[in-house]
Amino acid sequence: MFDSPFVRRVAVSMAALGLPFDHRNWSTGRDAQQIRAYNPLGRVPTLVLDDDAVLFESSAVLDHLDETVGAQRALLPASGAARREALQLIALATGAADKAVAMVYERVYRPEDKRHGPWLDRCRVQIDSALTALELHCIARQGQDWLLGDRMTQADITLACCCTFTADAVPFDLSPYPALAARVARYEALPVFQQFHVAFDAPTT
Ligand SMILES: N[C@@H](CCC(=O)N[C@@H](CS)C(=O)NCC(=O)O)C(=O)O
Repeated sequence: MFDSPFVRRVAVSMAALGLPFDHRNWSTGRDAQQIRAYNPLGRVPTLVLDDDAVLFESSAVLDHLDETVGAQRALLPASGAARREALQLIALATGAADKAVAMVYERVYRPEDKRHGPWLDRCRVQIDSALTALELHCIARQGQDWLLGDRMTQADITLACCCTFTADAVPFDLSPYPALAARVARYEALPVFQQFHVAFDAPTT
């Protein structure tokens, strides 16, 4: 479902690269068995290729997409400092989203009396710390359209998908990170992001 930041970053990337795909709106809760028929982990995103090969783990899927379109159009810079920096920004954003997912699962899959406050606090601190690091990068890039260089890269796509998810699903207030929040809002207004934005589909309390 597009309310997953990992599914969404793949969908936005495919649209940005002009790669059409069919989408099954399967929930990892309700439709876990159907997903496991393709991915033993029962996780999303899971991409089935035209030759029936199956790819899962969003970074592996994105790597395949980049290889498909070739080095000139690939969303991850090919080498050097730009690639290292992109991967670190992506790690911060996906790391924050991982912690947001953990917080959501604490709420969705555990009875209220079994939720562990110190674990939730730890996740919050980790999200705050990752977003603070991303905020510093956004401040350094103020006035520049994109996080790296002069075109949209995977760092931009992943930043928007992960921050929007974290804000909606935890929910987590982005206003203490104004440069980050402004950049995410600007990206989210673009049609390629709007196309795959759906309201978060799980309880938020
Ligand atoms: N590292 C994985 C994370 C994917 C992930 O956490 N997906 C969640 C949905 S947001 C999922 O499938 N959860 C079901 C589960 O882990 O049981 C990736 O990048 O693909």
